[in-house]
Amino acid sequence: KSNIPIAICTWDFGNATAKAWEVLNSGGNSLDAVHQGVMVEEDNLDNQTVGNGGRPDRDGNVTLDACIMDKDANCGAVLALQNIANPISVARKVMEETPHVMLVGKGAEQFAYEQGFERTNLLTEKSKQEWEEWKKTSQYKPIINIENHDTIGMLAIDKNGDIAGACTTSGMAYKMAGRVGDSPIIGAGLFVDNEVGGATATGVGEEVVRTVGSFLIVELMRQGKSPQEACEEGVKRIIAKNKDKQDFQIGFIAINKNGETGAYCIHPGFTYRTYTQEGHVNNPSGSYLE
Ligand code: SD4
Repeated sequence: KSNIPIAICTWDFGNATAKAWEVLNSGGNSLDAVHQGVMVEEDNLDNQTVGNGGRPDRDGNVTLDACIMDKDANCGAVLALQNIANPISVARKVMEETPHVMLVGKGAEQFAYEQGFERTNLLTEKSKQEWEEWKKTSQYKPIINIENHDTIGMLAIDKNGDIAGACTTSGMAYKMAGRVGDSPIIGAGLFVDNEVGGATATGVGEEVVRTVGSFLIVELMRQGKSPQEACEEGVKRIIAKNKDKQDFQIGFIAINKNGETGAYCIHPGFTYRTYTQEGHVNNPSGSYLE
């Protein structure tokens, strides 16, 4: 079990995994590690796909999606949440303080205020200007690895061997108002089963939802596949449903109970971060279309 504790996340977010590691290394649990880890990117104004500073929908509203899941299969999610800078913290409150799993839109925002969160304007000048530029053509055609890069999904195992996960995003840039992707959907954007492992996704959420990607990967690991094999099968399932169309990106990462990791994507360009006792590494992911 030399790989434990461990934190991994989608894309190259060294500060986020370092934060998660700080929590794990000081004896903290995996739930706090993933929560605090992904918050680093929610607060990062330069990350235009997560939290504060995220790109807006086509009407200019920044709407955030996030979910969190713990070792006991407790989970919480917020969907299309506006004006709140840390949706993952609201998702955790949904998990811990309500009888529900998901709160959406105005209801989620109202709940956040009741829990003491502050109203924040999430649309930065940079994201606003880019949106105004986008409106000149209004072409909704996400660019692979660029426009919708940088959703953070994180998985961690603490010193007790317990697994937790979190996922947070502002979703696809210039989406329709009310659109929700995979990221806040338990089973699609994130899934954890403390007996088996965890998985999380990034990329075009519609494709992850219709294959229930993260749940699929965890179930494949339950049946004996390694995290790497399970991620590859998850991507192949999506490819099989899109034989004529592969001009979109999906990336999965997974971890099993022993702290072994895997990742796979459709197009080259996806990487994931690992943080263990050995230090931190940005790992290139293999891809289907290499
Ligand atoms: C979504 N999966 O809303 C997210 C987008 C994403 O990096 O992963 N961006 O569909």
